[in-house]
Amino acid sequence: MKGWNGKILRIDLSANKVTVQEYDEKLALDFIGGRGFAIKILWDELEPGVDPLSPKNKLVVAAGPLTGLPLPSSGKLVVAAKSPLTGGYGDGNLGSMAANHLRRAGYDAIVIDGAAEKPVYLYVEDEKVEILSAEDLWGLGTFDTEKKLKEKHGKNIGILSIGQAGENLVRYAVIRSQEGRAGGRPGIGAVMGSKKLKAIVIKGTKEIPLADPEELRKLGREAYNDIKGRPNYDFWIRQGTMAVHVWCQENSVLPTYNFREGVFEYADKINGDVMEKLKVARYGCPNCNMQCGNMNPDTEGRQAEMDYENVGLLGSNIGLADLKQIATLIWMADNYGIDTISLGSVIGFTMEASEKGLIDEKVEWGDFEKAKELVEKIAFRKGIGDLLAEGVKRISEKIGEESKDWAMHIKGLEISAYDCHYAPGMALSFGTSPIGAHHKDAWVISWEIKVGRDAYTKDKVDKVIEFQRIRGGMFESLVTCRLPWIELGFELEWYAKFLKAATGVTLTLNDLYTVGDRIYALIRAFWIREYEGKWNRNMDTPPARWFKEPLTKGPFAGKKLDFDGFQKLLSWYYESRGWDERGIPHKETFEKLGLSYVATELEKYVKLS
Ligand code: PTT
Ligand code: SF4
Repeated sequence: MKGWNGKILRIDLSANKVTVQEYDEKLALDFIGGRGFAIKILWDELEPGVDPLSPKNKLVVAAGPLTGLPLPSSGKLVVAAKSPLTGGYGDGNLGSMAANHLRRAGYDAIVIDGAAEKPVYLYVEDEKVEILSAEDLWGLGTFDTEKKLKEKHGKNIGILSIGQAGENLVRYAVIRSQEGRAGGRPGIGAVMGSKKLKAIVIKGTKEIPLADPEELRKLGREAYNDIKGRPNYDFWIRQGTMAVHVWCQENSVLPTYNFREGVFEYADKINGDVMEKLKVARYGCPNCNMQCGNMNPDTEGRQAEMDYENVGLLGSNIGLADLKQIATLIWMADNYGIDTISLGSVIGFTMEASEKGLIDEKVEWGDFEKAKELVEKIAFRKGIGDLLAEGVKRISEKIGEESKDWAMHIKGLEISAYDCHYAPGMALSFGTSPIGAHHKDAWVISWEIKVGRDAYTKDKVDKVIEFQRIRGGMFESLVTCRLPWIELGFELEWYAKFLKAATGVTLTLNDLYTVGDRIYALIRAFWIREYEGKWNRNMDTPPARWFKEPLTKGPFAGKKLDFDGFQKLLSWYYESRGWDERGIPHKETFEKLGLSYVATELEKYVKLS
């Protein structure tokens, strides 16, 4: 095999055992890498119904055939496991030197099973693999953890680590890397913590085997130049994902006061232009020439990364109108290793619960000091933090049925930063995202606003599926960053050429989309199996707030989602994917995708149509 290393590193922390698995070409061709490898491994190997925080869950760290090559924005990897937040499939994508080092160490993935008795970290240097004591690191934040590991192993390493939130099993703890990146929203950091695994350190020194190295380098040079010449390049470099903030306010999709509204009265104090003025540095993932990490000072003079999602959820969604204060909350989330999106949603939900008298704690909208206190309590599960560390769905179940309508999650994952009162296509995207309400698979909102927001038409379903194939299928399995394409219009055809030069295998974009469909069907099967067949379309339906409570402010006051219209979109979606009215793939769909063995297993839990 060329392009792929053909090896998966297997670690059993309970048995203190390391093995190397050589996998065959069929796995590579059917699932490509990244998310594809992750779901195949989790489906095949996890005991159904396993407790996500038990040693029997597996943590998968997976790169793809383009990861780490001299190609634009290729320093990314996927982290995945059964999610302790949702009980279904969970993953995240993060930019990290660990991605490049993993591939250069000669592996395409690491699978970690079992749990250590005492805190450990994994050290991988090509063939040398050691499970080392992390007793001196346990209890540290992610910034100090990285610092200490670099002091010990030198700067030329890749690190994935968790902070105190992962150690304390906060259900939305993330994995962090390179002092800037965070990934694994559905609690993949907590899975790492449950294994007493503080960090993974990788140093790779080998060449990645390539089918046509000269062609690949040539394509890489052309591609980097092409990206730099794109019309939107300069603005992107200045504002990155924060560029969308002004647009979200104008279009009334900025999450505000726990997704009650889509406009924030103080939005102009915390938008991309304000961020740009405060910006002190730019940061990015490896191999990227369009680096989008905007570093801003916080209230303590530290630097925090201001991505749109972070500012959307920890700003307007909790009524906070000061960018430095928002930066402080982001810095704390990064240090403790907590997902900023779920965190902002949990705090917003708590503020609303306090306003409505459903909890004793007094937490006012926009109260920065109280928000700081909550972040710390969540990370250490102190006092009310123990409940808040469980995520919005569980908190709502605990405090009472009347909070269910405004518990802003789908499948247990808190919603990322786009209000959907008046965006049915985006609501469908959130509803059908394979990890719960995340925008990564189908960010259709900008297209939807151009074509018309009132329509509940089939073209919206087609767009969601098209994006899911490209973003959730292709990019998550080749494992490179999707932003050159979606933000700068870098053509998708490049990726088929990259893949050919790297692996020698000719796969058209359509072939890659079929792989995406296979991954989607398998992820759906995983959810249904983990829910013991108790599955229905409510799992794909957004919270009642968007259907029942119209916007009261801004240009679209009075707008709300139409329930029947949404259900029509969902039915079309199922039909196009070859799934039945419950959202369960037909037997024939599994067979067409080469997943007959999945259908056979799934029939133990649910009758397939
Ligand atoms: C991603 C999610 C996002 S999506 C953001 S901001 W974004 C939040 N960032 C967090 C953070 O920071 N700190 C923290 N403690 N928690 C955070 N949670 C949130 O996590 C991310 C970039 C971004 S920035 C986006 S959109 C793109 N996402 C990609 C993707 O999913 N796949 C892909 N092939 N390419 C992508 N490119 C872009 O990468 P999750 P990262 Mg992240 C400080 O991980 O779980 O997927 O959640 O990965 O390396 O930080 O890069 O406006
Ligand atoms: Fe990372 Fe941003 Fe570059 Fe993508 S565009 S690789 S997220 S720095």
